[in-house]
Amino acid sequence: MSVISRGFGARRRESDERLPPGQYLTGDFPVLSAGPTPRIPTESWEFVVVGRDGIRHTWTWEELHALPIETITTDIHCVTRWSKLGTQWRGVAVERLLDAVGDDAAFAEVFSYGGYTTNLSRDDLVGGRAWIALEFDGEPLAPEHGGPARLLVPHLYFWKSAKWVHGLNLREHDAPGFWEQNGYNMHGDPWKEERYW
Ligand SMILES: Nc1nc2c(c(=O)[nH]1)N[C@H]1C(S)=C(S)[C@@H](COP(=O)(O)O)O[C@H]1N2
Ligand SMILES: [Mo]
Repeated sequence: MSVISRGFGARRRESDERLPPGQYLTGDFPVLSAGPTPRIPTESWEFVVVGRDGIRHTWTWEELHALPIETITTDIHCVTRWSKLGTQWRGVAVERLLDAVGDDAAFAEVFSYGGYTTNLSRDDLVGGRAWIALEFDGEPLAPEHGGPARLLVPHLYFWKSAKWVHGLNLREHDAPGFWEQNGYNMHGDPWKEERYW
């Protein structure tokens, strides 16, 4: 009995430490979408990075899969206060695409199929902190969770992880995206509770 309760307590403490302030744990995976789920066949899907010079760099589904695909195990935190621990993804590091483009712009506007946008700084997109996720839990990413591909930026609130991601517009200056124009924080660090303005 005491062994079991000690083990339980330790696990509880560990998950408490991984839970940012004001968040609660959930076991399931809620779907949060501001509009309908777009269906993008992988044959016509592309990822686009538009440099500050206006030049478009594109990757087809096949070209993206020719890049190294990393396995990511991470906690995720939604601004509506649910957090999910130890989620498993596979994806391509955004940094690889930025390196290929060779534009070190300080900011990016992320845009999605369907019209969603969000803003991120270059610092939040590099250093092993942002991916184009292609799989969740060993399966191709489901359409309602952003399939065929979504952004995964787990160190920020999950609204920054744009579903149905289409590309990045590289920018000199930061500018608010969809939720940021509607009162969400420009940065969104869950450990600092950067929820709203
Ligand atoms: N394109 C797009 N991406 C989006 C959203 C959205 O409405 N549209 N919602 C964001 C929000 S607020 C959250 S919490 C997560 C939810 O991802 P999920 O539905 O896979 O849980 O997606 C983010 N990415
Ligand atoms: Mo969210």
